[in-house]
Amino acid sequence: MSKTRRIYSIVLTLATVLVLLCSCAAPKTGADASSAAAAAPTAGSAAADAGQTQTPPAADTSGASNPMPIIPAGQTQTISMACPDNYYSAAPTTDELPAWAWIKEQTGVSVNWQVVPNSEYSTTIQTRMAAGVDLPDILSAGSLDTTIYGEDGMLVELSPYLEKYGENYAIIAETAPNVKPLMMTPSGSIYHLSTTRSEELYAGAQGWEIRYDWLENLNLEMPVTTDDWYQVLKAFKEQDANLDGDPNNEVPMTTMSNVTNIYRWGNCWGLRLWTSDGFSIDENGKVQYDFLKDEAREMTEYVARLFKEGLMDPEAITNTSDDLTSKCISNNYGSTLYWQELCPTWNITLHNLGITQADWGQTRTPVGPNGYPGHIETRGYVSGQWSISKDCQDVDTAFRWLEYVLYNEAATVTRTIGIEDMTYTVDDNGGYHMTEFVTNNPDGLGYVEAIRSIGAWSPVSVCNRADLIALFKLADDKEIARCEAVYDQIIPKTEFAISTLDESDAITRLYTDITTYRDEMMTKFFLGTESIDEKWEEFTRTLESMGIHDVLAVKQQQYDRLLSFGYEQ
Ligand SMILES: [Ca+2]
Repeated sequence: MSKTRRIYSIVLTLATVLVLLCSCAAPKTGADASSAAAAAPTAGSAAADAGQTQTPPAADTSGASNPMPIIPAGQTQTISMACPDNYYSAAPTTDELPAWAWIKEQTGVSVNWQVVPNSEYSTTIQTRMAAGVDLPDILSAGSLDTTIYGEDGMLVELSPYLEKYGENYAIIAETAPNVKPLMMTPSGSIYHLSTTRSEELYAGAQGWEIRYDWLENLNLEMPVTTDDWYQVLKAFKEQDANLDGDPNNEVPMTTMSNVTNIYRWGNCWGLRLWTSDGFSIDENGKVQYDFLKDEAREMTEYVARLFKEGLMDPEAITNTSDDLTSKCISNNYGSTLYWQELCPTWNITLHNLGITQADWGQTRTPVGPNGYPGHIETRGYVSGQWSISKDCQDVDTAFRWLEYVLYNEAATVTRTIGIEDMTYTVDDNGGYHMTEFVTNNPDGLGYVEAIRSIGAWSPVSVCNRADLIALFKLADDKEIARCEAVYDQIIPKTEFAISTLDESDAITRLYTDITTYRDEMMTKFFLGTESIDEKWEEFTRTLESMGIHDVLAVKQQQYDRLLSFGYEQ
């Protein structure tokens, strides 16, 4: 097996594990990957325009280490960049959209965009990396194990460049010191840059959403505890909560996708079962697996009761995204566990259907029966992985462009909310406001689409500044207040340092089967096809015999290494 083939097969294996860990979209099979290879872009790297003299980095006369422009006026230089295309497909990134035209003006650097639809990107970039020729200068490496590629010489080690040019990064690092530890490989190298991520804090968390109008219809208070929730769901089921005259057509709660959305009930018992996938750190700094805890059994019993008594949609675990939408706009579903951002869309649809009082909205995670105040896990401290390939002919320019685009304040504002006076204005206090182009788009685009139609909030922008995103996601004061009401419950995901190859191998070998078994059994417990009383102990013993403690030992190593890199809890 050639070196690149070997890397490719390792990466596919790792990607599979990562996908299972992250509950991301399933990876393409090898056969799909091969056919995508044939369709992959073949454009050359275009590191520097042919025949053009390389421009040395601008002399630092201002004390700034990455002053703009990188390329002086009157000269041109092009870098190539592979990433997913704009999510708003009517405005492809290759059209030189206004937000990117602005970046070009600031940097003096043109971009040869090598884009494919988001759903194809992961396979395409893995295939291109496996082939190892004509690589783009910069690539979105979110689906790649950059340690493997970096140590094999396919990606540039970025630490010296970060040290030399990291002017904007240094500002970010002051308030977000954990970005760097999370970018460091076991040997302390950096093969990708990531940005901070904070959108969950302000732009609508994932958690408990309820029909506020149903509570009002039945003269009920907002439920606070898990016991309150049980009572409210029971009232939704037994009474005519939607006021259509039929007391039997209400389904109290639903959700979608797979059993992991149901695991959010663990948030009421202090369990980190969702983005942390069951891994938590105890007060002694020891990594724990929360599915082994007594509280996990208590949570499972609670949820099984909801299913048994018809308080939870029997299809809650198997619903697709479309199923969830059609249920939540049917006026027969009273609550869900999902993203807040869908609530306004559901409300608009219901209002248009004549249900003018419909009022889906976010509320707090319930307080658990043990008095635990409830939490919401973030999706992670960092966002994105951006790497520079071995084929880049001018790493200084590519790095400086990337450093500016990812970390500079003005660039971040542009990437996220667009162009001043086109999509936003700035008031005397420096506050940003969306223009009518966004709030009342002439072509009838929604807020997010309008922003994306000019190249902002694109896949390259998914480095998340909650204050900016909230501007176009939360337009209504009532919605803002409901989202703010959960801020104090938001807790960080349990983070680990990037794996060594041995650690990856151990996790692949053991944890894939463990999660499959875990999810199958938890589904059976929830749905009542296995008895919790009879089988819970066997369940936890099986997790142990399958090697969960070996996985924990690996996780402990990764966690300890993260701390040694300066990660602050
Ligand atoms: Ca009814």
